[in-house]
Amino acid sequence: MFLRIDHIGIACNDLEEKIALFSGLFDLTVVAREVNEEQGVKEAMLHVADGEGGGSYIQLLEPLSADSPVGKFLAKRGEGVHHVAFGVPDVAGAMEQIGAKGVRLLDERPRHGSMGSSIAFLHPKDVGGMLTELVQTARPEEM
Ligand code: V0V
Ligand code: CO
Repeated sequence: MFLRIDHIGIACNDLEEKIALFSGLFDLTVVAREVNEEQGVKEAMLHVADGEGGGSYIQLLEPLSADSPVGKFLAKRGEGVHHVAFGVPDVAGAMEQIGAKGVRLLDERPRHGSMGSSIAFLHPKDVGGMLTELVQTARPEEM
């Protein structure tokens, strides 16, 4: 079902500060920066390695508002790992397959994700407490 871990999402109060921390500690390079209004985040992707069907990344997330998913998470739990994202060949197919097992889908249909990807989230309470994202990487002509 999964090709690789696409990214680990980290909730941050200050994006620039955490970019400096992660790139300094681990020699990672920022390959994309984006504001995603629908998800309520300002984010940066730091490339870790290449895997099957695409890269793997650390995704640093700063909330656009206190009542966004990442804003609420920061207030409740503080900075740290927010979600794990798996690369899939077909996000709609994976949603259907996993939804059929009784896992609550947080999205009715795929949404726009970073670097032109299509994404969908699974409820953390149905995945052992781990907020889980499915990612279908953009084809080059869609980026
Ligand atoms: C909340 N909970 C979590 C969690 N967030 N558990 C693990 N990891 C997280 N990140 C727990 C929370 O402690 C509660 O448990 C329970 O789930 C319900 O949480 P809540 O605070 O009552 O509810 P909300 O309103 O904060 O909603 C939580 C969910 C929401 C997960 C439903 O954050 C959501 O829809 N997330 C999906 C979208 C998202 O996260 N977007 C930002 C990343 P207790 O306390 O009742 O036991 S955007 C992104 O990754 C992009 C763009 C990309 O990759 O391209
Ligand atoms: Co993500």
